[in-house]
Amino acid sequence: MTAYRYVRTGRLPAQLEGTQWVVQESELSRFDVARHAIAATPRERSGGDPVVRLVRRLLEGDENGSWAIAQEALSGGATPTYVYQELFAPAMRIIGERWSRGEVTVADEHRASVVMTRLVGRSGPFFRSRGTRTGTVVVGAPAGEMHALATSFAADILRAKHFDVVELGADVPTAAFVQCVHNVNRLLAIAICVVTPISRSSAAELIEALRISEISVPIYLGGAGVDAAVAEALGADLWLPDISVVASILND
Ligand code: B12
Repeated sequence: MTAYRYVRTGRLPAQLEGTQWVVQESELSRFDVARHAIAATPRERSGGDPVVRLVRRLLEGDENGSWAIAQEALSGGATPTYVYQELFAPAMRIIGERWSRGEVTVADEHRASVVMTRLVGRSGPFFRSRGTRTGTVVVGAPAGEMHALATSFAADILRAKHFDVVELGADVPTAAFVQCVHNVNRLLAIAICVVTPISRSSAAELIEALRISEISVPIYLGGAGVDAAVAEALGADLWLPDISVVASILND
């Protein structure tokens, strides 16, 4: 599971062959060096779990302190994708749990989300990839789904994997989403983010509207508000646990 997580988060480059991930020996030695660099950085330099420290900084509205924690991880060898998936997303999930237990206020959570939005803005350049573009993926959330950070995370992770991305963000009206998709060049796939179960019905409406408009590319559904069975019931082609898997499938 640990090795799979390294592959999934992009820290350890691997190719999907059938149902198996294959890692080149040279990548493994490179990874070993980077892993030691990470182990030696955040904890030893600043003390404590970086996710816990980030939660504290976010709740204090401390953008620069939060960014310093991300930079420590990056300079220690973590990939930007790793920073999103193993640092930023877990920190936001902890804040959500603390909010649902009544330990932090709605204002605290909003303040933390604003800082996180700014960190995502600062992180953008790290996800720029060179070389030939494979095609375009449209990433967005259906009408009523207000969790914009999930779409930003997903979009950047795909950019790092050499895709052009049309990032529509949260709460996209169905008709506007469909119209946009039809104007995209070299469209490869559509990735719909559903973070709360509340927006499942509008996701189903969106998928149906895309099908009626004769969109032929795969429609993937992901995010914490859906699982494989729900995604199938909502009409998606495939539910995926992780946006990195979208890249692997499309590159295959
Ligand atoms: C910040 C936040 C908000 C902010 C969002 C601000 C913003 N700019 O995004 C605001 C204030 C708008 C908000 C509103 C609400 N929220 Co809120 N929110 C959160 C919080 C704390 C963080 C969300 C986040 O950014 N997570 C980080 C993301 C990036 O992680 P992720 O979702 O796991 O995404 C990853 C993967 O899922 C994947 N992925 C995402 N999309 C896709 C798509 C595809 C195709 C694939 C393959 C993969 C994929 O990639 C991502 C990166 O790894 C979460 C806590 C949590 N557990 O996440 C609660 C949380 C999601 N919210 C919750 C709730 C209840 C609400 C409200 C209903 C509150 C209310 N009463 O109004 C509203 C709903 C609004 C709506 N209609 O959507 C609950 C949902 C519980 C549930 N299961 O129903 C949570 C879990 C909090 C909790 N613990 O109770 N929220």
